Amino acid sequence: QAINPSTTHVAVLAFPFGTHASPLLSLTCLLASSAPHLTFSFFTTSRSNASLSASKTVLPNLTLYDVSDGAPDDYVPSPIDPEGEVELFMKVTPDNFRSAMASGAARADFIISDSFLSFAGDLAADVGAVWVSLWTGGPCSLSSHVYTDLLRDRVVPARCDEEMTLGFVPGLSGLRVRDLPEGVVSGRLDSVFARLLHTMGQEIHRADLVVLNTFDGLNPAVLSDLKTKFRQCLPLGPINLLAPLPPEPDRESCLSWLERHEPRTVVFISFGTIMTPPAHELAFLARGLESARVPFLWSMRDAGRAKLPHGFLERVKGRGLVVGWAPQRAVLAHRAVAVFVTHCGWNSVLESLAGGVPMIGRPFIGDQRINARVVSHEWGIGVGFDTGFVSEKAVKAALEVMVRSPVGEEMREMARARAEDAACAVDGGGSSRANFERLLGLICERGHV
Ligand code: U2F
Repeated sequence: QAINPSTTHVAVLAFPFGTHASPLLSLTCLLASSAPHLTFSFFTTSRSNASLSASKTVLPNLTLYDVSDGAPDDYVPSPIDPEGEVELFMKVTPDNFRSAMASGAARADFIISDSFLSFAGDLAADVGAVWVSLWTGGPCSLSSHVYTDLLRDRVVPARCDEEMTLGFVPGLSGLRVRDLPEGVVSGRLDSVFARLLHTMGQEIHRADLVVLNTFDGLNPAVLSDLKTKFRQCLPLGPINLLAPLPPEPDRESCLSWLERHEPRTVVFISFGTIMTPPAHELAFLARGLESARVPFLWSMRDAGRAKLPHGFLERVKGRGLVVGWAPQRAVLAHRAVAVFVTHCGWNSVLESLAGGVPMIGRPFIGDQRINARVVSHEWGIGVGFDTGFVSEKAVKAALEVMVRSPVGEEMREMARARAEDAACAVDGGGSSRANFERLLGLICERGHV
C-alpha cells in the first residue's frame, strides 16, 4: 500500500511470543480508528499475526506486515524449551524489522514498540522518529528490571534469604527475593531472557514515552517511582477495557454452560498460552476439584489432558467442563464465576480484576510470581500456591475458602471494588482515558515529547 509521505506514519513493533502482541495490537487499533487520517503499520511474525484476533479488524489506515522469525522452515517449537524460538528470533533482530519497515512503508514518524525490543530506540533515532515503549506486564515487574543492578548488588544469591523483602526498592517492600523473575538475581543471569530484560531495564528510560498497561491507583507507590524514571509515563490500562478486542469465538459453548449456574459458584481454571503444570500438580488440582465438589470450567491444552488422573473426565461429567480454549474475557465477566485459578500472567490478572473475580495463583515463570504476590498481598484479592499445588487437601481447602467461605465473599467484594476503579479509569474523564487522549494528541500533532 503506497503511503502519502506527508501523512504521519506510526510503525508498531511487536514481541511475537506469549500474550505480548495482543494488547499492543488492540491499542494500535484504537489509535488507528481514532485517527483515520494517519497511517499505521504493525510488524510481527507471520505466526503471531495469524494468531491475533484483532488482526481480523479491517481498518483502512492499518496494515499488518510479517517479519522473519529467524527459524528454519521445518522448525517445530519445543514445549520444554520456550526460549529456543525467542533466541532464534532475537538473533535476526533488528534487521528483520528494519527490512520489513523499509520494504513496506514510508519512513516512520513514531515507533511504538514492545519494551522487550530495546533496539527500537536506535531504529527511532536513525530516522528521527519519536520512540514510544509499551510495557505489557505490570509495574512491579518493570521495576524489578529497572532496578536489576541494585538488586544484584544487594542480594547475593549464595547467601540470600529467599524470604527477604525488597524494602530498598521504592514500592516493592511487599515483595520477597523469591518473587523476583528468574534471571534478575537467581537462575541463569546470562540466559537470552535475562540479558534481554536487563538491557530493557537499562534502555527504557531513553524512550520519549513509556506506556503502561495499568492504571493510576492500582500500585501507587511503584507507579509514582517509575514516573520519576521516565521522560513521560502514561498508564492507560487495563488495555483489555480501554481498547476491547472483538469477542473470542465460543466454540465449546462455555458461556451457555455458565448460564446454567448460580451466581458466584463456578471455578474457572486456565494457565495461559505457555505453561502446563507438571503431571503431579495437575493430579492434585484435579483431585482437589473432585473432592471439593465444586462446578468448574477448565481451559486445558492437549498437553494437560494427557496428564489428568485416570477416569477423571468421566467422574466429573455434568459438574466440570474441560475445553481446549475458552473465551476467557467473557468467562471472567460472567456472574457465575466465583474464582479464577491462574498462572498470573498479567493479561489474565487484569481480565480477572476487570471481572471482579478473585484469584488462586499458581505462578511459574517470569513476572508471574510478582503478579501473584501483588494479587494476594497488596490487593488482597487472592491466595497463592507459590511452591505449586502441593496436595489434594491444600487445593480442596483453598477452593472451599474461595467459593464457600465469608473470606472468599470478602475478596469478591474487594475485587468488585477494583473492577469499578478499572472501569472508571478507562471511562470518559478517567486517568487512563486521559492518558490515551494525550498519546493520541501527541501523535496527531506529530508532536515531540
Ligand atoms: C505471557 O503470558 P501468557 O500468554 O501465558 O498469559 P496471559 O498474559 O495471562 O495471557 C493469556 C491470554 O490468553 C487468553 C486470555 C489472556 O488474554 O484471555 N486466553 C483465552 O482467551 N482463552 C484461554 O482458554 C486461555 C487464554 C507470560 F507468560 C506472562 O508471564 C506475562 O505476564 C504475559 C504478558 O506479558 O505474557
